[in-house]
Amino acid sequence: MNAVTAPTARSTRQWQAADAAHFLHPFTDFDALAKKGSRIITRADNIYLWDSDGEKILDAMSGLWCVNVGYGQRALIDAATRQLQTLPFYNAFFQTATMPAIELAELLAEVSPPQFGHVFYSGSGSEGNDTVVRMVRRYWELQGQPARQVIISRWNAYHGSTMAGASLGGMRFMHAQGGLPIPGIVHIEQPHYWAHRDGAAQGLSRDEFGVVAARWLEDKILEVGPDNVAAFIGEPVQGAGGVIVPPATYWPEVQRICDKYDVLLASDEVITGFGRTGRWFGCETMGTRPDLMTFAKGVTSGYIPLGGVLVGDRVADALIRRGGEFQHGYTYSGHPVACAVALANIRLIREQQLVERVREDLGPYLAGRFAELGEHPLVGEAQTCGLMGALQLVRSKASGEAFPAELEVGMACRGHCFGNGVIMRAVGDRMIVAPPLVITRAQIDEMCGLIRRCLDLTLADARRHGWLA
Ligand code: PXG
Repeated sequence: MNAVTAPTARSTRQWQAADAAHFLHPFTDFDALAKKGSRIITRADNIYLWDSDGEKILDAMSGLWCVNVGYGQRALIDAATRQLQTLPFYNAFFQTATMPAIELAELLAEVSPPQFGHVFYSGSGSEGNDTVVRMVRRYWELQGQPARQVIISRWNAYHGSTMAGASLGGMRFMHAQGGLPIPGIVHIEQPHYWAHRDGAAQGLSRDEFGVVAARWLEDKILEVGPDNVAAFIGEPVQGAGGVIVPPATYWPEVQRICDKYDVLLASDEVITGFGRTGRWFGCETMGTRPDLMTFAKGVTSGYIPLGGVLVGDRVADALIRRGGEFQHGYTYSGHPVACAVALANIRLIREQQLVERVREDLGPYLAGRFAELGEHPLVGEAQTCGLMGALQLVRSKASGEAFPAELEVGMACRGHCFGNGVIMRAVGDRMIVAPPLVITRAQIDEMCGLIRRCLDLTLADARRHGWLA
């Protein structure tokens, strides 16, 4: 690997000044960032990034949960180049199609669970979830039950940042800006054993709590009225919410409840799709049979934007046989270059048997290494699922007491990660990883070594400032 920074025409300071002057970043306090200056990432290879100062960084977040095959994969680059040269764009409206979009639809049907024979393409995960809202409501209109409009989701879920995506999501700080959620979307509590330890989970085993949490869905269906409920949507493992791995009993009970009340199940697989949990899709790890699956991110390993919804036979049959024209679509639905990259990406995942590697080797290995990190005095809970992992930082290991939020201990830890060559996400005081699926055991050791160093530095901060209980 060659650690040379790409030649740049300007100094880091100059790039930061231009950035601050013109670029409004997503989910960012603009003023605070302008004062501090962005870190400018210049190149990447395998699981490593380099910044404009030439620093090497281990990317334990796969970009933003998406670079499943790692950086620098020739097959994806060549597929994009070839398609750009042959046909850089054509749409799929007005009775036309392009070959990569058709081939990808075929391949997605092949790698997904058997009920999925069709796909509707979007440009991102957020748009995919907008499509879910449009599609489930259309489905119930076609069934002659137009009152079934309400979609049930969960607090602390993340389903994107468009009006519908942010409404489906359960981030209260997002709802607080701009009058969300939109009508017809309601939320139940998340199946987060640790967060409910002093409440609903008190005195229960994880599995007992899983059933209790699933029954919150039944309570909500009965409150709204089963005849008004269109669908339930959830991430198999909540990602942006902090890698919340639900108890094994949760999803089977959710499936039973959806079946009982004839409520459609939408699995948001934007993070959990394409091998992340050790199966092609998270629903297979969790044991559900969804009617719809949103995907994005890992479908192209993030090399180019693409998203969509895999549509199960039940919904597809209604749309195709009785639907007439579905008044919905995006300019980039089935973008040929994005689809060509996705084809190369999925073929590579297959050839390198990355899904099997996560399930049989890397997932269990990460679980072992995270269990060791779980012994650290600052860590109250360590959880993994496939190649997703979370470490909950706590004020008291003995009692599990959390730090007061205003101390921002997670942010302090994230700062140490940035300074020590590893990128982790902090969700409150939960430190999370989701490394590329091409990571090796030796690189998992390297990652966990860096994480341990950052935990030690954060512990030293906590001692110095008197934050510990
Ligand atoms: N669903 C899920 C489950 C996601 O994780 C989306 C939908 C939206 O996808 P797009 O492509 O529209 O961004 C996501 C995206 C974070 C973070 O901080 C996570 C996401 C996006 C941005 C930040 O962990 N997930």
